[in-house]
Amino acid sequence: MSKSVTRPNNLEAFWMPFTANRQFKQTPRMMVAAKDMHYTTDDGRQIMDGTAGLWCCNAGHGRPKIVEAVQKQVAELDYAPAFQLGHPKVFELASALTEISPQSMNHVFFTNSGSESVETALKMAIAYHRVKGDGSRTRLIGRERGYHGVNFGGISVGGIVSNRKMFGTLLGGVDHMRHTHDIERNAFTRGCPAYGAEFADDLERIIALHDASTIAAVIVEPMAGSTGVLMPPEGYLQRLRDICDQHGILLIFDEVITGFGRMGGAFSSDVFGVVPDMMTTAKGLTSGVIPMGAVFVRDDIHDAFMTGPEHLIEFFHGYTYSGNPVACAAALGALETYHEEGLLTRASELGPYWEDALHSLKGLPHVIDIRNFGLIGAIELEPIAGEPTKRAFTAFLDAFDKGILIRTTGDIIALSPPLIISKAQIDELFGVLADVLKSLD
Ligand code: PXG
Repeated sequence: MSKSVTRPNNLEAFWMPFTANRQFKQTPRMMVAAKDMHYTTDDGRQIMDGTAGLWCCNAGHGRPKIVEAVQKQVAELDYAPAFQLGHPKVFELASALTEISPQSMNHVFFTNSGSESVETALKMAIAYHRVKGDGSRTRLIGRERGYHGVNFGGISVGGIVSNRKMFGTLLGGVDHMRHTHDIERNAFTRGCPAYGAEFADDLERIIALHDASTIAAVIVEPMAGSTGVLMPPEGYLQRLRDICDQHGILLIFDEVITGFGRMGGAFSSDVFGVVPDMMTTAKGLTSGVIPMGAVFVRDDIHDAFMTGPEHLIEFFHGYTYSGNPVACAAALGALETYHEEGLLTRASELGPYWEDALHSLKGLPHVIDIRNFGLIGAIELEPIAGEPTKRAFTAFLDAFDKGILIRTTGDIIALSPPLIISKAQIDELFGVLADVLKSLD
């Protein structure tokens, strides 16, 4: 098939998200095709995808089951109103998802992104307490360095300063626990760090300050991705769970990155054994192919809303595209691919090989920490004095020139390849990355 336009002649009109627009437009990096583990650029180069797009293409690119499902669906039923009407695939998908969700979570609310999943879960948490007659529980607790998307609720509970500081006073009634990064004690840990379970006790401090009776929910990423890949210290998530239980506070795991196989199980509750009350997801749900998110909800939370006259709407929330048929088809195609190829657990099987390859970079110039879990890796670099982020961004550009796609945040390199990566491709990825790191100033 011929590619239509590979290099547009005007790059001005498009204001790019989370991008150094001027730098990009001087030296564009343009992708025109993708298949399995690789992108093709407009100048015909193959780039190995070390990041699954933006942590989302978990099944790899151009996977036949997903492509066919989308093509068929768009021709058959492109759209059906989402309010007061349904279509078969959305029910089929919700049921299929509850097959892989924790046992107590058999209800799914669809959104279009991780950010919308977060807003949905936060609103559900506050509304849940209210329908239970506990309307004073309205506070939301997040964590420093947390990333929960870019909408107002998400940046309010989030803790990434550059995502918050430009946008005014944000939501009221929000507080933050301390983050869990402790490089002095935990540098070069393989898997979850040994130190830091006690950071969960910071929640007790916040509860003592505000009183539990005012707090609706705590939201955390089980593994904090965007901030630069921080694994939960051993015992930390369980301790959060215990404190929430003790005080009647809902625990929300934001699994937008960690869901759908990234950690070595369908969700992080499968690998950490700690079950939240709600889970927010997106990304890997459709393997990144069509925008879609989903909030998983504990049964009794859902049931608490199902009271009152039956002709009345129970929850005044939803999106035009909640459960869009084409998105549902993509998600069903992705699930089929995950199941057929064992991708939901592949990261745990390949994890030790990945871990060894990643940690072989220890000792290279400027590397001050390496972290990993499942098919996730992070390399923290010493920042250039007075020029934070520059060293990692230089690595990103050089890596792209050398044929691998990595992500950087601050001076941290993050890796999260499609779950189909082979051992030979892991070797290649880290071989090129080692060259990149060796040539850094
Ligand atoms: N929650 C979490 C935990 C996320 O990681 C979102 C919510 C928001 O999802 P949407 O679909 O609204 O973007 C995210 C998104 C990166 C990177 O490189 C991470 C995200 C998005 C883009 C880049 O770390 N996470």
